[in-house]
Order: sequence, then C-alpha cells, then structure tokens
Amino acid sequence: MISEKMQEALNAQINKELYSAYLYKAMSAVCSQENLDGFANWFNIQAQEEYAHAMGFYNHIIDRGGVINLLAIDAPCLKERTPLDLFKRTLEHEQYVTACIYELSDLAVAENDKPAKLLLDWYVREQLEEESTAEKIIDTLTRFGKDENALFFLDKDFSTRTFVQPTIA
Ligand code: OFO
Repeated sequence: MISEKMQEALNAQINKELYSAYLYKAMSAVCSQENLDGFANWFNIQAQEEYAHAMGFYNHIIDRGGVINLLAIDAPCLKERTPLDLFKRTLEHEQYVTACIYELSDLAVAENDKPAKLLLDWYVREQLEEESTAEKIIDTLTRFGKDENALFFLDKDFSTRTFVQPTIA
C-alpha cells in the first residue's frame, strides 16, 4: 500500500507532467505559426511523451491501490518565439522537472518505498536524456541558428521524429 504522503506527491507529479505536455503543445503551436513544421512535430511528440510520463505515475498509484487526484493544469505562459529560445525554455523546464524527480526519489528512500524508488529510477534516467537532448539542440541552434539553410535542414530532420511509447520501469 502506498503512503498518503507518497500518493499526494505522485499525484502532484502527474499534474507537472501534464503541464509539461501542455507547455510543449504550446511550443508546437508557436512553431506551426512560424511555418516550422518539423520543429512543431518535435514538440508535439514531446507533448505525447509527457502524457506518457504522467500515465507512468498514474498507473503506479492505481497498481498500488492508491487514489488518483487530478488537479487543474496551469495555462502555459510562453513568450518565446524562436527555436533557440524555445529550446532554452525547454532545458530550463526540464531542469526544474529533474529537481522534482530527485525530491520524489529522496522521499521514496526516506519512506523505504522500494516500488516507488524503482519507478523513480526510470524517471531519473529519463531526465538525464531530456536535459542532454535539449542541450545538444541548443548547441546546434547556437552555432547554426542564423544560417537559414541549417534551420531548413534541422526542421526537415525534426519532421521525422515519431512517438515511441516508453516502457516505464
Ligand atoms: Fe516528463 O520529462 Fe519532460 O518534463
């Protein structure tokens, strides 16, 4: 049985993952408006991944006989308009999510909650990948972002990204 405290913390994390999906959907819309369809696709797939992340916590709570408490999702406040600024915001957001995952992992250790710790280990690895991907794209955009041809080919490349359902924990 999951503790009340862990249940509440994981429900809060479901909300953060759904907010992430919302944020990336908003970024996808900005890219579509700028006719950057490949970038729009990349953020759209990212939004789908975030929904899957939320479901990972959702399923964990259900599997352990807990109670799901879905909270209101904040509207994303997005002023960024260029691909570089969108990916800088992405990295900033993922660093925040990583900190949240670490806190949950610490809670699992403090409560000696082995199933939650096992689940959270998957998210710790996932966050490593999320941050590293954003960093690499920021690096590429910083170097070639002013080159219209480079942006064109990057947009083409991002149009090939497809959603792969993650196997969580
Ligand atoms: Fe769920 O990893 Fe991004 O936010």
